[in-house]
Amino acid sequence: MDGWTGQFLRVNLTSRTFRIETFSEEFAHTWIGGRGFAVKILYDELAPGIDPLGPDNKLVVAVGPISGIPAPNTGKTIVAAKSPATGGYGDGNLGTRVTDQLRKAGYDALIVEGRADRPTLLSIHDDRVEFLPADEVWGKGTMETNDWIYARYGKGVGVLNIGQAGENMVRFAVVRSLEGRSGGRPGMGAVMGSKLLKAIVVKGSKPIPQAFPVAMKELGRDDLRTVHAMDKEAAWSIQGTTGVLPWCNEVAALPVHNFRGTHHPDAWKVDGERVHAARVATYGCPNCTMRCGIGIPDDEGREAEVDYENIGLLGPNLDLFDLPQVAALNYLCDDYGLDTISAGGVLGFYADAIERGAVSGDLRFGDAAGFKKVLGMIARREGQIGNLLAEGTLRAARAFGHGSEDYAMQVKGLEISAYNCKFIPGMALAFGVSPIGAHHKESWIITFEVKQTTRGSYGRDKAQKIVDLQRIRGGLFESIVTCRFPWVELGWGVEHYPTYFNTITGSDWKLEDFWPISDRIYALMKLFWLREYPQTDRSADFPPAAWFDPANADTEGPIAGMHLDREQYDGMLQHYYDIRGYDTRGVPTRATLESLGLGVEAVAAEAYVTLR
Ligand code: PTT
Ligand code: SF4
Repeated sequence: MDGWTGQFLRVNLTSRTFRIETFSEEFAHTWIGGRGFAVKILYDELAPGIDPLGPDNKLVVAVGPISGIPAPNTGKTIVAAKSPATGGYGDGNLGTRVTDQLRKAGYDALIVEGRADRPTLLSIHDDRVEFLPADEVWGKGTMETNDWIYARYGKGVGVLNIGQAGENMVRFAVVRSLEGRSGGRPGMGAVMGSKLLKAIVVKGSKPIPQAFPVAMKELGRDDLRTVHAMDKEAAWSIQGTTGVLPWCNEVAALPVHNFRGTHHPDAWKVDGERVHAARVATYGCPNCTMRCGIGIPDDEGREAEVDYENIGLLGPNLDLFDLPQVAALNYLCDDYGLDTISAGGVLGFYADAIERGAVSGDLRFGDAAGFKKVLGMIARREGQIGNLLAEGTLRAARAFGHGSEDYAMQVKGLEISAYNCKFIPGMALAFGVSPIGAHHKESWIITFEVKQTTRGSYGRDKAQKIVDLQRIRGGLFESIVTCRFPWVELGWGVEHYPTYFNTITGSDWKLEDFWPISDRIYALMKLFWLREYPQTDRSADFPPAAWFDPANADTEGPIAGMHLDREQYDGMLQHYYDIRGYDTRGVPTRATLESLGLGVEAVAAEAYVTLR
């Protein structure tokens, strides 16, 4: 089957067995790959209500038809499972050599089941699968684990691994790869840890099946050169994602002091210019000429890979404006294998809860040493507070009480990325309706919203834009599985991707042929959620109360006195449901599901929600 290997590798850690399974061309054309494969597999195979941290959960590592081919920025892989953070479907997208190695080994997805009886390294070399002891690195951080793996396998293999946070099942532990990348914000690292799976090493030696390999090679080579030239011209990767910080500060969208503030006079101290000036290393995912990862020294001289999200949440959100101190928290997150966004959200929430008297403690905003200490306690689940904060802001807020849930900055149990939406209704809705919790990856409407429309409006146009962006970002890019940055940051046309797809698979698809597939993927992620939370109502699609609270409005600056309006937000949410073909509770209608080819799922769904 051109474009797909046509095979999944299914591994069971309990029985230490594996088998190779095939899938049909129809399956491939229905779900494409990556997130599409992952959500279909997890929806079909996981019984509702299973413990995400128990042996019944499954970890899916999936690539797509574009992954790993010689075209711009294709070194990405999806890691997915039932999320320990949200209880719904969860996934992340990370740059790793696993991408091309998994395809060369002959698989489009790896499905990991069960639970090992001791710390394990899963080694996959083509058709050879080994369950090797990893006791030596159990309890170690991801940096030391990386070195240990390199020493045994060399640098040509693909690697996924976890640190202490994953081992200790911190609900926002990520999976790390050797290229300094991290993925799986909704706790994919914790799922690995729950299975005692310390690392996965993949090596392959077969060709990636392609319909027109020569044409693809020429096309990919030319396009890599063009994207490289565009990047040089735009100078985007000089600051990479950190370049967005001054803009967020200027338009009052920066998280400051647990999202209480939206801008700060000292923000320039941690902006992209300062980051670039401090640069000691550059990182990139495989097959990428944009290389957006920037390494800077932390306050102990260790090298930390920073991004805008990492700095926003671990810097201004904690009232920290000293770059090496912020880098130190970033380094620790990487080494423990904690998601930087959720870690910054949890630390900010804890300091805020102390400040407001909801809980006693001595952590203060601006206290870099205190934040480092608490981060370690979280990764080790040390003491009552480390153990509680390891559960994430929502669960911690429920334990603290005293109304603290109102300023727990999360949606569906996942902490909000570094965009403060006190007065950015569309981006607030994008967080609200993201099926994996408050991640900006699904729809980054903020620039469109602030630059091009009336910022404070709640119109149907914004709901439509969110759906359009979800189709491209969360549907197209996450199923063909390639980095979206050439398109987002350089304006590399999205129409290039069907061309790659057709050249690889021998199909004749147009861009619009991908939209029903994107919609099908979103509908199934929604059904996964509804199956877990059948009593759900619209409230699960609302951002935290703090953004609606007049008392929380800025007292000065560009959005002084402004806040979100609950009724108007609700109206915009209804527009979103209408466009998606969901009913007033946010449940996809039977007609919608049937039109997406989900008739079987629609019938099954009737057992837990009433479809109209
Ligand atoms: C992503 C999330 C992001 S999104 C960032 S910074 W970003 C944080 N990075 C972390 C980190 O670093 N260390 C750490 N311990 N935790 C971290 N958590 C946070 O994780 C990522 C890039 C970035 S950098 C972004 S936006 C784009 N994301 C893409 C995406 O989602 N899909 C896609 N097709 N292409 C993308 N391209 C860009 O990739 P999650 P990465 Mg990560 C140190 O996975 O779970 O989605 O969380 O993947 O390889 O590191 O590249 O301003
Ligand atoms: Fe990785 Fe950045 Fe390149 Fe995307 S642009 S593939 S995130 S290095």
